[in-house]
Amino acid sequence: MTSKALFAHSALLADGWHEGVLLQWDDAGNLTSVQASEAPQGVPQARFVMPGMVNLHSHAFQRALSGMTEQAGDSPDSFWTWRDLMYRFARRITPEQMSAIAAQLYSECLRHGYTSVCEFHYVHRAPDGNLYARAAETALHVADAARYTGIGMTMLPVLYSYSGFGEAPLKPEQGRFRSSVDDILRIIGELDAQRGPQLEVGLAPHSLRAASVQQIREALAGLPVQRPVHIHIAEQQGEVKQSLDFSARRPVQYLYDHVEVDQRWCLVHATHLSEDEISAIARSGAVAGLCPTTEANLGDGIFPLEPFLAQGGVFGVGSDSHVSQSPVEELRWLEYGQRLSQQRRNIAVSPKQRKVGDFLWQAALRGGAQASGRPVGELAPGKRADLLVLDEQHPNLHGLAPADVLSTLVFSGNDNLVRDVMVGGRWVVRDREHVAQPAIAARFRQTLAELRELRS
Ligand code: NGQ
Ligand code: ZN
Repeated sequence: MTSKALFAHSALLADGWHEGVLLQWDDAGNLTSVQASEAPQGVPQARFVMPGMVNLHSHAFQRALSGMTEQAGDSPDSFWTWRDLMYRFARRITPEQMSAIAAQLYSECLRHGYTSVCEFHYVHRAPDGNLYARAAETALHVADAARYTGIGMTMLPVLYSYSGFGEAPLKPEQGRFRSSVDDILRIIGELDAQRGPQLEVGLAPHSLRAASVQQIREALAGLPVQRPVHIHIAEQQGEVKQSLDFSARRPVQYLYDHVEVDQRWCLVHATHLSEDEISAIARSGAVAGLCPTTEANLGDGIFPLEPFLAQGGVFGVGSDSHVSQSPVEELRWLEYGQRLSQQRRNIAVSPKQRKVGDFLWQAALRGGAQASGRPVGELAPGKRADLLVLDEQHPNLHGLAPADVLSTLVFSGNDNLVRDVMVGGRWVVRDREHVAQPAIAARFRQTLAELRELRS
């Protein structure tokens, strides 16, 4: 019997929990066989095994800012005042510091059950405003951190040319983000040399504020086919108003009027939608990239989940600014936001799946995998061997039937129930610790000390 095998007493497959499943994978980290089985001799066993979650939206450097912006200023605080603080933070950070912060973040994401991340990366230039000798310098450093921690990555270099609708010139504090279509295609080309099972490379027009539709079309024309495309959209009422003033269209409507949006696309946030826009997104098959903890933290608003799901809409979750590094918290907040605003219970369900935890985890897996453009999100042959083993010794899981596991995971308490994590056939978290935890933590501490010195 091969050593690249794990026997799960209960495994979460695409159609639900199965008892007695033997998982096997190859040297490249792809699952080769997932089948019903007795426990074979000499093969490691685990009680509860499930696919790792995709984190479909991350700005890794913002991890170092989480918890540091929760103090009221002299004027009313908003998304836009938070953004000023974030810009200040992004001014001096070096590629090495970005990598150290990203490694810490990704190790935390892995420990909490994310096995893939889509990195929406926009700090491209040096502090003096020039491109580095390698245009992809900062992106390559962040991709290094992903490889080092083991997390699977979709790197999305961000096209960022303007400060507002109508090609408004960038502000000085946005100088490190400045990128033309040519710059972005060059960055993508440099990253493509490292493309493989662990790294996919896509494209992210930052928003309709920062990229014109003309540019988006040009960038898409230069992008190799079938790559993921992500964009921030309709996150704040202020953005909807700016879009209406500029184009007499709401942001989503404006995008769909000018660009062909299909299943490759992930519309990040898409919080403020008309009924027509909800239908348009659902019909197009694009993924709604929901980031409930950041959307709550920044005071964005609440996504219209129920009508979106009723029309077959696809969604996934992301940690965005990293006020949380746990998929459990994103999914829980997604449902709680709906309950609080609707004053009802058990909203994220379907006619076939009445259990909220199961519906949320499985739906977010499907949408996250789609947005990542990588073969993940399911324990099935041909997919990556990315899986979580839950802590069967935790009181929450004692003697629990598999049918109750996901509801317990998503809705009961704050202990992390993830014990071991495998990505691409490699154990990267063992007994709740990342295998390189001490080195990652030491480098992160050092980086925070450097950044604090800069601030004082
Ligand atoms: C970002 N963050 O790019 O980091 C944005 C803020 C903007 C979120 N949208 C900047 N959560 O949208 O202009
Ligand atoms: Zn974002």
